[in-house]
Amino acid sequence: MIKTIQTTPYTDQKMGTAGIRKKVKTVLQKNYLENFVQSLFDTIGGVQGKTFVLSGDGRYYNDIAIQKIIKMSAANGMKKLIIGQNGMLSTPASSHILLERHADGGLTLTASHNPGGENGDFGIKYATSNGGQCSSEISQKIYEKTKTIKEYKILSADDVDLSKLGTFWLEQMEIEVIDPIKDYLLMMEEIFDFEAIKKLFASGFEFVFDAMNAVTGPYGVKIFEEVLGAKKGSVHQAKPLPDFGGLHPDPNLVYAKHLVDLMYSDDAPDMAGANDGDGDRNMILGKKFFVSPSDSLAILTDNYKYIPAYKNGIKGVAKSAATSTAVCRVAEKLGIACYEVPTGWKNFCNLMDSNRITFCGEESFGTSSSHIREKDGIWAILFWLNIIAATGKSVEQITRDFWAKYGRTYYLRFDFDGIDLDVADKLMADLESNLKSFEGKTYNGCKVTKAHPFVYRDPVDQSETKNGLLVYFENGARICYRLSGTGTNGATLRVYIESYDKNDFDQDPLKALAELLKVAMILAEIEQRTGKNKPDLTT
Ligand code: G16
Repeated sequence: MIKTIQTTPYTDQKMGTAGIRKKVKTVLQKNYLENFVQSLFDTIGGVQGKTFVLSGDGRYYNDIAIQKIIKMSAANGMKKLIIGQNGMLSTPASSHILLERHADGGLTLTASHNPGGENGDFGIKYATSNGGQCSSEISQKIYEKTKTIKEYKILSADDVDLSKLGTFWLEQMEIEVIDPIKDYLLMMEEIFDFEAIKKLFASGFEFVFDAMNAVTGPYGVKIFEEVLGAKKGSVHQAKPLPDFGGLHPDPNLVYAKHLVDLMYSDDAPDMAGANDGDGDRNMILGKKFFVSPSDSLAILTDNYKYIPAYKNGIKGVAKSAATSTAVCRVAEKLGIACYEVPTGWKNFCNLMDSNRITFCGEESFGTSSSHIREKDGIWAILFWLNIIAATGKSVEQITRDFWAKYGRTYYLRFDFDGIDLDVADKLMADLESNLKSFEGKTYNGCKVTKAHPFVYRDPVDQSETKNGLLVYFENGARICYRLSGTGTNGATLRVYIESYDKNDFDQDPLKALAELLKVAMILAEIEQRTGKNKPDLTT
């Protein structure tokens, strides 16, 4: 029986980068989830007769939320839901299924790299029929709808058993429970040289994949251990847990410190990779060696010819404005276009749909290609393994060869967390008004050449987006400021800093960027406004 439930609006359901991301406690409020889902359905003209992909990363509250969404979908006339077994699909696998099955949309229940558990975060990412994150315009419309919603529809029915593969019916709605890994694995086999990677592992190459107790654990076991022959036990923290075993599932130098410690110890394997909560982010490490995500994008691009799917040539590349300019130098050498877009994967999608780019990436440990419309953690690790298999070089050697060819871009991101929202907004607004006055002046020995907000005009739909503030210095150094769109605890000010060196590749990035960090703090008056005299997190 379909029930229409009266409800009252919440005012805080503004969508972040591509969906809603909130503290679990917030989402547990009465009708909170239902309000958001019904608002989304209503905003997109209803879901009558539509097919959606629905799944998540297995975090706390996903099991309950998914059953609610199934029943709301049925009550709203959805034709079909495609769901990963036990409600699990990584974000890249979900994007792939969405495209492969020509579905109308996708809901991935995840707060991505944010922590899980009762005191952690919950989220919903909404993807449209192109397989990628919905536009800011749709997000805004959904938000407007959440402010006026009066009722939602839900089916009164028993929970659906998502542990069995196959097709089931809930009243008029078809539910297909699929193997979450099978189709994704087939796609990876088509892209990469699996035979070469098998030989690499057979030769004794030691590898660790850290799934951070999140969704890609079973993908890793299947792909790296069972299919490619990495040693059993190569996949660490392989079982997805609702609270990620207490980990903050963000694969970076801080939150994956256990892996970094292993890789800098004498027992380090030849290579390690890690993924985040929903499997779209990646970190790459060699023996006592870390590859910065910006470098990783540039290195993959420079080595595209080793990968069967790309060996006949690639189109352009794209990076977010906050990402280092390393990949631009590669694009220039290859004679292909390099687009600089605002942060948020959706900004790459038009470029991929219009065949302008093949690879894209972001400093926030996201790299991918046009095989899907999301970033893809396992794809990036397979890419590195394929290069190693083809060249016989180590992670460090591949990176050093790259620096020798193009110079090294020293790059770090400094985060100032938990800032009062108004203070953060004012800091950015005032900084923007002051930008022009910095030009031509020298701060701590660093001369500003130009400073302006980053404004992007999408070459396909001509839409204009403003995202972040850029300050350029002599000798190719740069500072970018922006506020995070994915935090759930006040505002996070992100300060991205890079400098470029053609000859000296062995500096400690923290030292290489120390003066610029001081300048960044002076220009934005960070200490005066936030009380913080140093960043909370450096990655
Ligand atoms: C999301 C988007 C990414 C974007 C990131 C930005 O990542 O998918 O494209 O780079 O947010 O995060 P912030 O605004 O905090 O810097 P994810 O992995 O959370 O989906």
